[in-house]
Amino acid sequence: PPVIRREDYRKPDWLMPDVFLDFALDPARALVTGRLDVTRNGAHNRPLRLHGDGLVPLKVLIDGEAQADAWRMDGPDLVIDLPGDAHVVETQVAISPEANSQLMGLYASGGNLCSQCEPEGFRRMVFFLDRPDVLSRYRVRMDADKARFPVLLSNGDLTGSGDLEHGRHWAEWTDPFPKPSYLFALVAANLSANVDHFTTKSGREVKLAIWVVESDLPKTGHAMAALKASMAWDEKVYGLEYDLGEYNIVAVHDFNFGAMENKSLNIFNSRYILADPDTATDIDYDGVSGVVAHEYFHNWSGNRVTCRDWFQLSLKEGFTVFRDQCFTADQGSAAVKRIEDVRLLRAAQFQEDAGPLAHPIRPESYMEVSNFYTATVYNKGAEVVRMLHTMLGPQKFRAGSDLYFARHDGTAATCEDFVVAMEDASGVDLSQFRLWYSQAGTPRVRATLSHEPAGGRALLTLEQTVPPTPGQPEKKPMPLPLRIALFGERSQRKFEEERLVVLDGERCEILFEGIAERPVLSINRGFSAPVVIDSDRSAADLAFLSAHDDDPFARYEAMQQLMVDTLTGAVATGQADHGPVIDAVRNTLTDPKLDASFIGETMLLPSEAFIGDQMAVVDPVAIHKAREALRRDLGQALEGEWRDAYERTRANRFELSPQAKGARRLRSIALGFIMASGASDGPEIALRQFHDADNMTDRQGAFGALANSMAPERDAAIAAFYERFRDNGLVLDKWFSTQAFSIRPDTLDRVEELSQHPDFTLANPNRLRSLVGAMSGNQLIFHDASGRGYRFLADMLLKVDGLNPQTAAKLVPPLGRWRRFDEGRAGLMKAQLQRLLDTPGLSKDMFEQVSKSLG
Ligand code: HT7
Ligand code: ZN
Repeated sequence: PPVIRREDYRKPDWLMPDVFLDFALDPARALVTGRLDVTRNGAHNRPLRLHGDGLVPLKVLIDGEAQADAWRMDGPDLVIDLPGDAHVVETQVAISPEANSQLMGLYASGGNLCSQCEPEGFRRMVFFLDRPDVLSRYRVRMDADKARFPVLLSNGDLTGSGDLEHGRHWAEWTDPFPKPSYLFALVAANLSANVDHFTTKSGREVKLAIWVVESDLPKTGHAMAALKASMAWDEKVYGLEYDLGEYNIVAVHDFNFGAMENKSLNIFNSRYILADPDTATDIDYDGVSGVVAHEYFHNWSGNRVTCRDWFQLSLKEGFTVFRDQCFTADQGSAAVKRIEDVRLLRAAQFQEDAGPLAHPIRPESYMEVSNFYTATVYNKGAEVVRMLHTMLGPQKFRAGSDLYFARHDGTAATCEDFVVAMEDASGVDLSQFRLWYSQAGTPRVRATLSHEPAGGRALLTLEQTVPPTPGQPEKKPMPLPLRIALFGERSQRKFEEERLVVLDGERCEILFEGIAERPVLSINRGFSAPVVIDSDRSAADLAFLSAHDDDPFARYEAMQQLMVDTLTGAVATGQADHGPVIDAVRNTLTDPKLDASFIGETMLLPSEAFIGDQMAVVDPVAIHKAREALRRDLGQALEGEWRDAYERTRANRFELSPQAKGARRLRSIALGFIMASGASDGPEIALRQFHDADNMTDRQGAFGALANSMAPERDAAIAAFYERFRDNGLVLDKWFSTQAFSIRPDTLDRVEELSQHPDFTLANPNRLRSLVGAMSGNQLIFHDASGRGYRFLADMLLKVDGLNPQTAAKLVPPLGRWRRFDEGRAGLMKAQLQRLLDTPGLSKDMFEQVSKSLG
C-alpha cells in the first residue's frame, strides 16, 4: 500500500462550499445522491477527484447533464474534467448498510442504521472530497420506512419532515456550520429519547436528547448529567458555549471505537452511555462521563476548529483528552484521576513508544490513518498540552487557547497553529518545545542528589536521554518541566516551596541552600512531564515519601517505585525482602487522614506488564510468581488490616458519591488480598459479596477475585453471572473478559472454549475485545511458552480481518513486542506475525501493523 507523507500535503484543488445529500434508506440497498457545488481552488487545470471506496456510480451529472466522456474511474475514485471554475456535480450510488461489516460508512446495528465517517468512512457512502480541510455547509434529506425507522436524524437543525406514500416518511436537516465530511452523521432508527435542556451562558436554549432502545432509557441519567456538567464546565473554564439549538446522542451496540463527535449528532458505543447500578461498575460510570465530556468538548476543539490533515490528529485529540481529564479532575478527586491517567499512559503509551510502532504525536507518514488513533496521539498528546499548561501557567494558557479559537474558528488548523497561538498569547518562546511534536520515544531522566551537610547545600544533577525509535536514531534534548521538592528526612518537612525546573539540555545542576538535614528528593510531582525517572532513592526514601510527601501523586509514585524495585529485584535474584513494602502499605492503609479511593489506588500492585517493561528480557512466569508472592505476603502480614478495611467499607445501599466509590474500590482490593492470603474463608466471603451485592462494582470485584481462584465457588459464580445477565450484551462482555483475564493455569483452554460459545461473535467489536483483547493483555496466559496464546490471537485476527480490518489491526500490537522476550517466545511471536503477513488478501490496516511489527 502507498505511504502517505506529511510533507506531501497540498491544499485541495477544489472546494465544495455547499452540498446536498439525499438518502433513500433501506438496510439492504440504500440509494445515495450527492449534489456538490464545487469551485476551483487557485489557478490550475487539474480535474476534480472525488474519493470513493467500493462505490460504483449509477449516475454522474455535470451541471445537470450526463457527460459520459468527462468522467472516469481511477481505482476507487471518480475523476471529472471540469472546464469552468464553478460547477454542480451530482452522483448517485447504491450501498448496502446491512452488508457493511467494517462499521465504517453507513451500517446497520441492532436493526437501526447509523454512520461512522471519521477518518475516511464518508467515501463509502458517496463520491466526495473526503478530506478534513474541505469544509461544506450540508443540507441532508432522507426517507425511510416509518414503522421501522421512526427517528431520522442528521447534523444541525431539522428543517422539514413529512409522510410519504407506501408507509415511508422523510426528514431534512440543515447544518449552518461548515464542516469536513468526517463530522457528518446520519441515523435512521427505532429509538426513544431521554430529553432535557440546557441554557447557555448567553441564554440559548438547547434541547438535549439521548437516543436508546426504550427499555434502556432508565440507564441514560448519568450520561445526561455528564453532558450538562460538561457544557457548564466548558463555559466556565474555557469560555466556550454550545452553538446550536439541539444536541443529540445516539447509542449503538456495534461500534469500532468509544464514540464519535459528529456535529450536534454524537454516535456512541452504548458502553459509554448506558449505566445503572445493577449493570455498570464505578469504572463504567467514569467511562460514561469521561467520554460524554470528551465528545462534547470536541464541539470546539475539533469541530469549530478542525484539523487540516490527519497528521494533525493530536491537535484535536490531545487537546480534547487534556480537556476531559481536567473536567473529570474538577468533578471528583484530582489526585486519583491523575494517578489513573498516568497508569493508562504507562500501560499503553510508554509501551507503544518503546516498540516497533513508536511514532511522534504528529506522525510523519502512514499507510492507513485508522492505525494512528493511538495512545501516543491521544494520551501523550494530552501530556504535551498539559506541559504547556504547566510551563505557561493557567492564565497564559487560557489566553493562548482563546487566541487559538478566535484565530482559527471555522477553519482546518495545524499543531503548529496551536503552538503559535500559545506562543503569541504568552510571549514564551516555544521553539524547542516543538520537538514534542516531532520526536517519538519516552525521555529518561537520571536524577542524582548529593548533600553537603556542613554547607547546608544539596546539589541535584539531572541528565536526560531520549531513546532511538524506528526512523529516528538520533534525538535532541527536549524541554522537560519537572516539579521538584526536597523533604527533610528527620523533620518530615518540605524545604522551601516546590520548584518548576525545565530541563532543556542534556544535563543541568540545581543548587538548594539551607538544607541542614539529609534531604529526600520528590521529583516529577504530579507527573509534570511524561518521562521515566531513574534515581538512586533507597527503599527507605521511597517509604518515607509514600508516607510524607504532600503531593498525592508523588506519594502514590513512591509506593509504586518501592513495589517495582522490590519485584524487579525478586525476579533478578530469586530473593525478596517484602518487609519495606509491607510496612509502607500498612502505613497508608491505616492512615486516617487518607480517603479510601486514594488508599485503594496506592495499594494496587504494579501490573505484570509494567514490571516487564522495566526488564531487559521479560520473563512472564518469574514476574507472575514474584508478584503473586508479594500479594500473598501482603495478604498474610496485613490480614487483620485488610479484614478491617473490608468491614469498614461495607455500605448499606448504593450511592455514587466519591466517598462511596472509594469505599467500594478499597473493599474489592481488600477482598483480593484476603483471598491472596490463602485464608480458608476467602472464597466464601467473595461468593457472599457476589450474591449480596446491590451494585455491579461489588459484584464484579467478587467475580474477578473468584475467577482467579481454584475454589468451587468460582464455577458457581460463573454460572450465576451468566444466568442473570445473559440478555445484557454489555454485562456479558464482562463475563467474557473476566474469565480471559484469569490467572488460572487452564485459562487458555477456557478462552478457546469461550470462542465457541453461542454468545461469542467476531462481528461485534466490544465482544471481540472482551475475549481476544483481554486474553492478549493477560501476560502470563498470552505468553504461555507453548505459543498457544500467540496462535489463538493470530487465528482470530485472520478471521476478523475479512470482516472488520480496523478493529483487527488494533489487536496486533501485543505480538509486536517480541523483541522484549526470550528467544523461544520471540520466535513464536514472529512466526505468527509472519503467518499473518503471508496471508493473501490481508487488509491495508493489518499489513501496516504486521509489517512494522516484524520490523
Ligand atoms: N474522533 C473519534 C474517532 C473515532 C474513530 C476513529 C477510527 C475509527 C472509528 C472511529 N470512531 C470514532 C473519537 C474521539 O476521539 O472522540
Ligand atoms: Zn476525540
